[in-house]
Amino acid sequence: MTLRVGVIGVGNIGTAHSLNLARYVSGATVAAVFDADMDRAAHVASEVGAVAMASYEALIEDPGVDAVVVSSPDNSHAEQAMACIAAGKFVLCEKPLAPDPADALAIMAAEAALGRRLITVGFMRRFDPGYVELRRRLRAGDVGVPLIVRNIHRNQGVLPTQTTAMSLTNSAVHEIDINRWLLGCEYSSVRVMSGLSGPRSGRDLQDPLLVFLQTTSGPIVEIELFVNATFGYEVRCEVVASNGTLLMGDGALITESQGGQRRRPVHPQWLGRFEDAYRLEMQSWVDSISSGVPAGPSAWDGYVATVVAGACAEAAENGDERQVELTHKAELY
Ligand code: ISE
Repeated sequence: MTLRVGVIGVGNIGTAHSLNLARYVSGATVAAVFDADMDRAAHVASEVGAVAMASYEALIEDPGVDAVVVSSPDNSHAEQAMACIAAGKFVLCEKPLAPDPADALAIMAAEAALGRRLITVGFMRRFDPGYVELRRRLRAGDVGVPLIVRNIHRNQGVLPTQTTAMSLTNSAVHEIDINRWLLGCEYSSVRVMSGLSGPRSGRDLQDPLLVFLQTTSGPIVEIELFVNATFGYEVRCEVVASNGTLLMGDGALITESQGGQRRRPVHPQWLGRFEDAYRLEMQSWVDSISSGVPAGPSAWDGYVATVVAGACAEAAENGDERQVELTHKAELY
């Protein structure tokens, strides 16, 4: 059976999801799209052979839509995910599940009341071949016990309206999720340091930031977050372990050394760097729905990432250490 998917929000990522579903993912079609910009919705709909809907509510209620991708602006995720749960439809919700932990709690409560999981959170790095290999090597144990994980997350640039809290809930949230997935643990406390900000930082943006996460099982996670790095997009992850280190580079396949110089290309943007991860994530989600239990990060994972990002935002503002306090983890997860 072909899964008929509705996509809410067709900006950069929603358009990429729609094209992936239409061109690369088997077992699914894009049946409907919605965007607050109706011209954009009409354009994407015509590209993928879908219908442009007049509202997100109409898309969710439509009997011709079996499952929904939520890729609208971050502040709309929770409301739209809740509407999908009310309609009993599976959702692939972009990160963050909700910028506010209270909304993430409400989503988990709605799933608990229903007695089953409908939400998958779009932490697509869990499908990136580099991170998958890093996790496999860590599990194999050949470098010993992880002690420190150093992460680099640099964006070419962001809008002038970006705030420090947005950098944490929208960008650092990826490292918050992927490191607990790599290490198989939770976080207990967080600290954030900032010094000089680059010239492109607006009044409410401290950039770059250094984030330190203490884990419950011991290793320290460090994240350098630089959202106005200008030269391109770069994500790296290095695990320092008791018997060696493992470094996941920025995804470039070839590093050229010539004429006394070493070079490799830098991706300009995140969509290109994580192209494979987005496709693999979507295929895994589509494949899993027929089983009734959606694959990938759950609402619990989305909730944890939101709580930790919120603690980081408070630590950045107050310059102190913040404890991570999580609610009880329900059976469902
Ligand atoms: C963006 O929203 C993403 O999800 C990218 O993966 C991330 O690296 C970037 O920092 C975010 O702004």
